[in-house]
Amino acid sequence: MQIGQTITQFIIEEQRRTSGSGDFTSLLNDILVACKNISSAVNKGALIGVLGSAGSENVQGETQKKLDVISNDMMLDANVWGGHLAAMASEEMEEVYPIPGKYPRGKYLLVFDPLDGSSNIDVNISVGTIFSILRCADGVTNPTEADFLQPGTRQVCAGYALYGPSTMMVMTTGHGVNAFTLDQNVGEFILTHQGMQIPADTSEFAINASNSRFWEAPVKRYVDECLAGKEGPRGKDFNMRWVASMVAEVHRILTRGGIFMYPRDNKDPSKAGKLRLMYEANPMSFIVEQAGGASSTGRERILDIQPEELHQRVPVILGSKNEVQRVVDYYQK
Ligand code: P6P
Repeated sequence: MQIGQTITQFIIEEQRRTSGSGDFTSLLNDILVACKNISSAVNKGALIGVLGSAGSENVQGETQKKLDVISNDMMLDANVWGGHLAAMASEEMEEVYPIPGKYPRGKYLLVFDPLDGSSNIDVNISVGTIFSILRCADGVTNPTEADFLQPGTRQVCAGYALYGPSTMMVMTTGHGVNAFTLDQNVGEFILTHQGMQIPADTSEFAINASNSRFWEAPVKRYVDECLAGKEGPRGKDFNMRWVASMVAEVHRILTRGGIFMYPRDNKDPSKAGKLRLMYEANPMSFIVEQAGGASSTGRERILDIQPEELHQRVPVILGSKNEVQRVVDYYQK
């Protein structure tokens, strides 16, 4: 009985089409192993004592969950030895992680959020891993932070694993967006959603409404018009969602449309937003654009931003392209 096309078969066939290197296919495989391990740890949760706080803080000053640290270690352990990477960077590590001298170095850079939405982990709500693959500049043998600071348009691949009712891997290499569901019995990701497309229009928005008093006027106007419903300027009712797990929100939008907003707000004027450019906004923007959606700060296309530091934050407005455009238009007025 055919188990369906595995992600490895899909990637190798894509590699043939795009005359890609086996190097990239092997790197992706290492990332998949890490995500399977993280899925297993997340699924066991309290059974293996991995819930709760690690008693430490990450570079963002956020309390780390045990699974934040475990997931980060799993990503490092699965990717450090393969010889495909020159260095890695993570939300959970202040500095860049160069591949140690005992292993060969390769031509790619991997940057990731090992467990996004981890504030949900103790209450058993979906979380995920987000990753972005960049090329390491030729001749750079000892990459520094500066070598990671490439605009999102330079990403070779972006993807996320969603640890939900199913564990899924969603990714793009610039030729559309495809999703694979983990068959836990076989241990393989199977192609289940080919060529995902985000509807251009939507009646569903996602934002943390508790921040509304801090929002900029264009966001306030957009949300107020959604809340006004049929009787308001939009002439239709809207639905609202907020999972507090970007991976879950983006997956819902990929599946049925919607708009996700974590805008700049004046709760902390020193912060340009909450989400991080390199390992949340950029990979998700690549995926969303490849699925026919749009992704903006409100003032500029996220993928065009020239990063200035590894952990920099940006406002994020992404999803159904006509709704994102409406918010961008409000910023321009
Ligand atoms: P808030 C998770 O911590 C995260 O980085 C995203 O996954 C999520 O969309 C957002 O922050 C949730 O933020 O302020 O609603 O807890």
